[in-house]
Amino acid sequence: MKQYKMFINNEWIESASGKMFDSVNPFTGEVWAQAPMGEAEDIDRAVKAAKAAFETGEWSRINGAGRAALLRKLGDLIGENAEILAISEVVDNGKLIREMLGQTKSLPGWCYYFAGLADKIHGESIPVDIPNMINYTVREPLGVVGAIIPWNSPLLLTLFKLGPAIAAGNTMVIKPSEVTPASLLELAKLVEEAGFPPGVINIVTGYGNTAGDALTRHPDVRKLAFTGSSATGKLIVKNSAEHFARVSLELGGKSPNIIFDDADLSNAVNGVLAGIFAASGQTCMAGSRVLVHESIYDEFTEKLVERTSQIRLGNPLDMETEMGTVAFEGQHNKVLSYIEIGESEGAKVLHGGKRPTTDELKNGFFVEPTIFGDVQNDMRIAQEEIFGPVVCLIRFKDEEDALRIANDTEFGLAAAVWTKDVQRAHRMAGKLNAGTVWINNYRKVSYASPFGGYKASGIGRENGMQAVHEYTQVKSIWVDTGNIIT
Ligand code: TXE
Repeated sequence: MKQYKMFINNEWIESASGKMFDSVNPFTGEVWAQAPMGEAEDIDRAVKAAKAAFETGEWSRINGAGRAALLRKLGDLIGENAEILAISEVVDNGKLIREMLGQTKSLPGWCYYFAGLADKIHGESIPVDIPNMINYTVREPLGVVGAIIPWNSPLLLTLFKLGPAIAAGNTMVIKPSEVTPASLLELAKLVEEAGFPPGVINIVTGYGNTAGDALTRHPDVRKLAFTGSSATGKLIVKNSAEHFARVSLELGGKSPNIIFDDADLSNAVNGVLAGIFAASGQTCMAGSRVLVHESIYDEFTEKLVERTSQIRLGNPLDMETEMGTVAFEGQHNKVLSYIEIGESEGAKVLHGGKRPTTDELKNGFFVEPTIFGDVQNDMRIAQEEIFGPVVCLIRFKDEEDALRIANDTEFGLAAAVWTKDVQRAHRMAGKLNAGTVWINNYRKVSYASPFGGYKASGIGRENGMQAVHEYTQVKSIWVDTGNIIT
């Protein structure tokens, strides 16, 4: 069994209480690692280290080019250690090794992109209407950033925050999910090796209602960056109000994947499969509502069921496996209970719907890839985030009907449109209430393109230059040039 320590002020330490918590491998159902049970005292220690690094430490004297060099070094090390990072995440959350190897190889891109921006964070010169005055702005870092990370994609979702926060000159206290502490502690080893000064990046493991709560309440934390559930997002906003910390929130979704009758059906089926079954449906951007034009509903459904029936479930560490487990027991129960809710609401299970019982799979937190047909958009399975391999098929009549159904949700993270009609594609993109719209593709994300939600899916944007701005504050400077001598 692996025993981890946490990383505060460039030191590897146990929690103040000396307590540890278990991390369970969702494929075997067994404990494979332990991490320190950080609590309020540990958070305070980390925030103090991060504050000292920001205000008076070596970090406070490093310029943009220096920050860029450190980020680039971190990117190189992540690339060199992509396999170790991938495996530690797979064993923690049951995602596929073949997906994670691709993802960890892409992570250096986040470091390099934000390294490239670190020395290009500038203000403006503003022509004010007041005689003899020059006005300009500068963008300054905020200070200590608290990042609270979920279990579905710990490394990627940390890089979404670390890249821009560090490029802009902030320091960080990162709290991984208690479900998946390992991969971020592996990342901390690389932070140390890259040569970041003490206190710049700290990782405190622990539970949400203790360590997480303490981080959101700490008066020296100037910004909270969160990805997770809407319920926790609300708590974070409330706690942040006590000391006016800024927040960026990336919350849930119920994203519509809309298939028109002129779509390339085989591409659309692939997009729907990847949209909902990747990571066993545990992605915020999962295309969990598939809206299909009534004239192709039967043909599309048949193709989708056929392809879904070929998905190979198995050990997530096996390169041949096509769908892994869900991440932990509580999430497993939640997904299975939503399948019962769907059935009781009158939706039809067209494929899956159960926990597999074969010898190979029975100990793991597996759920068969599940397709519900004849779903009405007001059913709970169409309105609430299930966060598992469960897709709802909903018929629509025409463009207007598709838009009405697509936007009839509290969420607004993403949406996709499958059509060959370029005018319709852009009309739809303009009218969908979602932070990301994909046309004839699904799940594309880049460090260069802003990502975030409309409505209850969140506040703020990650990725792109806009993300850097989320980690800076603007100072306006006025200069009196004196009277002009004529
Ligand atoms: O999330 P939590 P949970 C959704 C998904 C899932 C549901 C519940 O629908 O089924 O949320 O998952 C920390 N103060 N998403 O309960 O609790 C926690 O320790 C401060 C969508 O696991 O939000 C972890 O680090 N922090 C999502 C992080 O919040 C607290 C990804 C996320 O856990 C806290 C994950 C508190 N009081 C779940 N309570 C997405 N958008 O991708 C918990 N945390």
